[in-house]
Amino acid sequence: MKTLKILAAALLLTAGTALSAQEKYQPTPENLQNRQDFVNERFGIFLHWGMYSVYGQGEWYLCLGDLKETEYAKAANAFYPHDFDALEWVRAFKDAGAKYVTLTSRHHDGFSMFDTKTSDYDIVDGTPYGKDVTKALDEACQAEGLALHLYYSIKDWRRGDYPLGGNGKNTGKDPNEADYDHYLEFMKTQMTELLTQYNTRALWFDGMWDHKEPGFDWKMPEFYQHIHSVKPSVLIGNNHHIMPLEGEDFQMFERDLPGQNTAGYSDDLAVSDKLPLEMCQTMNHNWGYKVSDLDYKSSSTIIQTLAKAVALNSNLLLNIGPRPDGKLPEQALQILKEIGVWMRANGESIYSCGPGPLAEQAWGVTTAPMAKDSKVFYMHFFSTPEAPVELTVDKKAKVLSVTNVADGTPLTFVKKKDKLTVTGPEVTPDTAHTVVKVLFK
Ligand code: FHN
Repeated sequence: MKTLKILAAALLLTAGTALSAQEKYQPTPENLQNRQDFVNERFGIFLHWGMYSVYGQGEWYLCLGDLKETEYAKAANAFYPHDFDALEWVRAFKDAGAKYVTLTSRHHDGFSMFDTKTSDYDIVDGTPYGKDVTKALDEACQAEGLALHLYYSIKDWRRGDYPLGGNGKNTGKDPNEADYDHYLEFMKTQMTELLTQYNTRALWFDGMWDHKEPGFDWKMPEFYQHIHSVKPSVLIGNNHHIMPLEGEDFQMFERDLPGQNTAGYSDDLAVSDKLPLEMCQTMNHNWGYKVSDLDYKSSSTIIQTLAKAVALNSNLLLNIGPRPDGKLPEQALQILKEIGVWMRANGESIYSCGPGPLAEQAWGVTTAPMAKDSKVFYMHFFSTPEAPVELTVDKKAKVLSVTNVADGTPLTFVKKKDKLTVTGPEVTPDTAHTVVKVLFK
């Protein structure tokens, strides 16, 4: 199994490096600036929203419910998110401290959440709602200063020209209609739409893992070249669960911190030391709205994940599955509020920060500003340390203060030569964690 996976990854990588044989990808200065802004922001909101929300069974319902795509598609006529208020959503994200939003513009069910000329199977032409939610979200993001990223599935359970892959074999597609070149042209047209109709800063691809068989060629160099020729500054990321391909601008990790593989998507996945990193995680157990899934993580767990991500040089993309009526689930809104309280007090330990002086400890993690001349680092205490924490620092450095970031309370410390010993705070379990700031002269 593992050998097969490695073989498949090697094949995909070969497809990716084909570009370097002809022309190596050179990001433009605007693209590099977008990468830097993205890294500094550290926290984004992922939205899995599509017509699948009507069924309330998660975004895989067409496949897992064993439905025929023609029957499934009829729910588009019932998709009427009358309570959708883009500004209200974006303000809730902004209040939580998020700096960008990643919306599923099209998931594996092939339904476009934007105005596309390629078919009527979209929010504008295929639903009684008839309005472009991507446009509304884009405008709200512009108004509130958040960046817009768009998720896009390159696999499709519905279109005949997309060759049947690892799943979605029972949706009623005729395998004889498969024509990948035709499908690729369709995707390129949609890319041009996504890049010219909206202020898209990044594209977040998914589904490439659907075809791992030898000989299948996704033609990603051609696809990426098209995208960067339309908008060179746009960031490309691909959730293919393998190492980044030529032409990609950031690396992503699904449901795991970079370098870990608890969820099983990051087998053999090394962490890039060149590209920005982003991990994505759900608030409950599902990406798309699932009516029965009320098992949400606590805000303190999510905030810890954010701190752990930053300590590993990564962003956190936190998912919400909006409801079909256009509302965000109240549990999600409550979590956003709680994250916002913590971020307002402790955000300086997250934004523009990266790994601190110590790797993860039993009590927590450390972060530090990425700016070279920084005189600060942060200790994130998830629990009360069993003993004073000892760190190795510059023996000539003078420590000015060690304080609780949220309320300024000083903590006891001793600095002797190159050893700094900090007596950690008392941390109440299951509450948002305490951040301690160490300030040097
Ligand atoms: O199949 C999708 C899934 O529905 C969801 O979009 C996640 C998000 O990372 N990605 C795929 C699974 O790898």
